[in-house]
Amino acid sequence: MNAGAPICGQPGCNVGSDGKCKLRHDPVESCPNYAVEVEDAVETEVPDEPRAPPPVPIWSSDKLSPAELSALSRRRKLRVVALVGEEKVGKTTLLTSIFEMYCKGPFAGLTFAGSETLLGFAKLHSFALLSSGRSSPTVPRTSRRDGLSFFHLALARASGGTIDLAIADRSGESYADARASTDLIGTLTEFDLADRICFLLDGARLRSKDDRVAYTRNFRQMINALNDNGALAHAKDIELLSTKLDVSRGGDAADVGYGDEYRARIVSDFRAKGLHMSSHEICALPKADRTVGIVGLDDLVARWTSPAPPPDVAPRPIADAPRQIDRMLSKA
Ligand SMILES: Nc1nc2c(ncn2[C@@H]2O[C@H](COP(=O)(O)OP(=O)(O)O)[C@@H](O)[C@H]2O)c(=O)[nH]1
Ligand SMILES: [Mg+2]
Repeated sequence: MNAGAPICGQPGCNVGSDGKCKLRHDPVESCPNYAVEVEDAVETEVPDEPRAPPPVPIWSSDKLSPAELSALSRRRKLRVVALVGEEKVGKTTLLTSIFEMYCKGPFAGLTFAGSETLLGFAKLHSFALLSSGRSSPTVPRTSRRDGLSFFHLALARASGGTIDLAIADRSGESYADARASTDLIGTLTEFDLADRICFLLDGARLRSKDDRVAYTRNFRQMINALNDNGALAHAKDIELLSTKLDVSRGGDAADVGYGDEYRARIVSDFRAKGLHMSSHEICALPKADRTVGIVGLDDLVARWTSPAPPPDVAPRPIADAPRQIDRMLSKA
């Protein structure tokens, strides 16, 4: 009902406000003019304002939060890769370089087929461009406050089929905190999601004689802490990715030998503990020596996108099996 409409048709009657009929009818309802206008008012429909359509949610295309990744994983079959390493090891540069390769064309036998995080990639990439005004390519700093986020890359094979990669990015400080305080390991949810975990080892720090002993001890401690607390149990593959090859291979033979020996020891020690670990060297941004070029990224993408091996359906041997056929299988 229109609140301002008179409830009496008699001009000058204030029955609506003072309750008294101007023609002195008592009760007021007995007045023939009473409520006439009210009914008219009800019948008079005030046309609605044209309603604005409800807002349409649009995909921001920035980095994905874990909840957004979970929503995407219900639409696409994702392969999740976690990049783990302390600050400044080169995690963000690696991501930017991979994206940059696909900006130029097909790479590692695959073609760019889309991304749900184009804006996120573009933000990283803008820092590396000449138009950014920076004297050398760089990337924005990942802060502890950013928490966990993911970049998405859909890559198409020439033979058909698309592979969806989701690459986890988190600040290096959070991994350093978790090494120091293992209670925090449970909060690093990327380890529950990742099929592949890449531990990034700073090749430049392996060259520094003052720094490398403490650095390599902390690096091993981080993998140990994660392994001992079950964080590496879910991943099928673990990579030791030594970054900044342009720096690490540029030193004298003793420094290069130190790095080679350290990587070999880490791989053999953790394989002995049951981890499926391999070691690789990369150069994502040859700042120190441009003649080195980009190294190892094509193999890295090929590993990350390699077809999953068929599931192992061979029967498991049974110890002390009562049936002869099962005993024969266990011998095999
Ligand atoms: N010389 C050289 N520098 C690199 C390479 N990759 C990264 N960097 C530099 O290492 C620094 C830290 O890299 P960033 O990606 O921000 O590390 P994050 O903190 O692990 O994300 C930056 O100044 C990069 O330019 C590389 O392959 N060679
Ligand atoms: Mg970073």
